Amino acid sequence: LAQAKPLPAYADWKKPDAMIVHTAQTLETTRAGMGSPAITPADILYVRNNLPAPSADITADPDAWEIAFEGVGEPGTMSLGDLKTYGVESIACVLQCSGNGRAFFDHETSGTQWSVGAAGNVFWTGVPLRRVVAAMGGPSASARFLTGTGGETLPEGLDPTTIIVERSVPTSALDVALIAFELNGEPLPVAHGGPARLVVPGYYGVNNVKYIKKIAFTEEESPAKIQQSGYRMRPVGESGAPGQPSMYEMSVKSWVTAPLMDVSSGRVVIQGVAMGGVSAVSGVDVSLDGGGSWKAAEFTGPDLGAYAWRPFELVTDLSVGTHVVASRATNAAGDSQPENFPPNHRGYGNNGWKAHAIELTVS
Ligand code: MSS
Repeated sequence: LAQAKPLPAYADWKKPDAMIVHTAQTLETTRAGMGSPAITPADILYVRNNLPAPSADITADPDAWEIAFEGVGEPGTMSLGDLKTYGVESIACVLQCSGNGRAFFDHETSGTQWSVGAAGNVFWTGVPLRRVVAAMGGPSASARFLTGTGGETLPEGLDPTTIIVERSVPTSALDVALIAFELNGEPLPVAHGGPARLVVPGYYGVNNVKYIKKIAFTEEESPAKIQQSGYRMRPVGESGAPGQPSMYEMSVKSWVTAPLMDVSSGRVVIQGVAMGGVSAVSGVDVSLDGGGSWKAAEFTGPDLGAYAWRPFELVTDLSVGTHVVASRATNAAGDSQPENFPPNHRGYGNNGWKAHAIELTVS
């Protein structure tokens, strides 16, 4: 039996039983360990670092952390302590990697083979970016993008644009973006971007730049590889390039998290989580016969806003045999999960209900 990899030091406070250590930079929550909580505890939240995580020292004095602002009326640098004087808000939202569900595609894909566990629903507390930017005279008139730069120290001798984590999102994200410094009410740990990270509710994980050290309003997208050719939706076999859709807004999605193991016949409670993407999740249907017929499930957790997920449940009776259990969510915009999400080169954005179904053996 292969020995499970140990948790990396910067994330050694995670619950080992609930985590799959793909690499030191990619930790996934197991489907069983995830369960269907309204809020995902930090100690089971997935981790994705494109670069090695910085040393935990950077979180020693959070209020002293400095963020530079460019492309605004009055550019300048502010400490997190100063930023907090503009006011603080909290929001619950799904954090999900662009590649979550990659393992379920039939075609071969490079990159971490995430199943459902590169996602969580968490509470962020932070400074609304719009307030800070308004105080600085607003974004420059020509700005089309809000560009966030990660604070990792880059190895010397390499062209920084090839490795730096710098992401541009449309300036419309300013309405909802937060400079977050707390995760579920605790100071943001380095594993999740402490002392401060950009949070863009409704947008895929990659846009939520950790160790945020610069926020710029720019006319063009960042020249960084992670922006120009990385995280682009494209057909299998095609290289990434600007012009292809960037992994921005998340889509409607759900998955069953219990039961996953063999159960006895009779009453069974099917549970899972459902998210709406950028429009609130409005309903979930569950199928016990692989999509032949569907029954409406019930939300069992609170409505924490449009960007949050909701736990759902269907109480049913199952007979002896094998049952293919699927869930299919719908959002307020009227979008539902497709049966299959189209194959794409990097295996991004999978929300197909069929691939996320589970097989339950009832005896
Ligand atoms: N940031 C930075 N700075 N760095 C890195 O690496 N990554 C990304 C984000 N941000 C990074 C950042 C990704 S890619 C993701 S998912 C996220 O983050 C995650 O988070 P967490 O906290 O979980 O770790 Mo895919 O789309």
